[in-house]
Amino acid sequence: MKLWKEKTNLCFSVDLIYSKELLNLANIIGPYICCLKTHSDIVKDWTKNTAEELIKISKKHNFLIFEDRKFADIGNTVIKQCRDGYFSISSWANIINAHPLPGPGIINGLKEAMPNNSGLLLIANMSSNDNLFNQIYAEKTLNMALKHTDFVFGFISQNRLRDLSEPDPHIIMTPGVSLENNTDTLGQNYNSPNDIITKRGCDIAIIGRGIYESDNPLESAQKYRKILWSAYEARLK
Ligand code: S5P
Repeated sequence: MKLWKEKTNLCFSVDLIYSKELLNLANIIGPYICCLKTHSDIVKDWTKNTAEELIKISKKHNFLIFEDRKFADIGNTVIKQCRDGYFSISSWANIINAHPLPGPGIINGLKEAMPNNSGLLLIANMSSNDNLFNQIYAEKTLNMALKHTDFVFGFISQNRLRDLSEPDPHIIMTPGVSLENNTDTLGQNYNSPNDIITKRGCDIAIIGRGIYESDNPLESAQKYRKILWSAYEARLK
């Protein structure tokens, strides 16, 4: 896995609204990331071709594609949302995510829709202000994941769900990471890359505006990659 081979625990959230810009930045930042996170439904001109080009870029730079669709419905519906419809997510994404709120049917449905070798992240909590998540919900999310270890490989979470001293097969991917800001104007909260890796025990940082809105996205991605990987190595020691 690139995480270890090329020493990067950075996931770039390429939240741009035109295919050309998205593909262009994915290609520039690609060498420095282990994963590219998309929101295909925000892209005004998304076509099958966008997905095909994205796959080519992901293979060239050896990163995984994570569609941040945040599924949240019954199993029978998420199968169709994931496999059919305009975006045919299961035909191009390696990783998807879901809210465990509806119960384990959502995991079974998505497993049916996605190809072998793909993986699901359960959302244990979120980075936004005054959200409705709590400790009990996170514990129940962990328990649900433990019953589906062939498909659920980790969590979207602001912190590790188990004690750092315990062995943990799950990857924690964490959004709300910035070197510049603590908040945005719509309730997003940011922590520093160092804090999420060393203090909160997370593994991979998801960074959007900190990279694509910076004056120099390439330099920003390189900077985040370096800080995140050093923090990760220090923690694992
Ligand atoms: O709790 C969450 C979960 C997610 S996946 N908080 C988030 O911000 N996200 C996503 O991460 C969000 O949808 C966006 O795509 C990205 C964060 O973007 P940034 O620009 O704030 O870094």
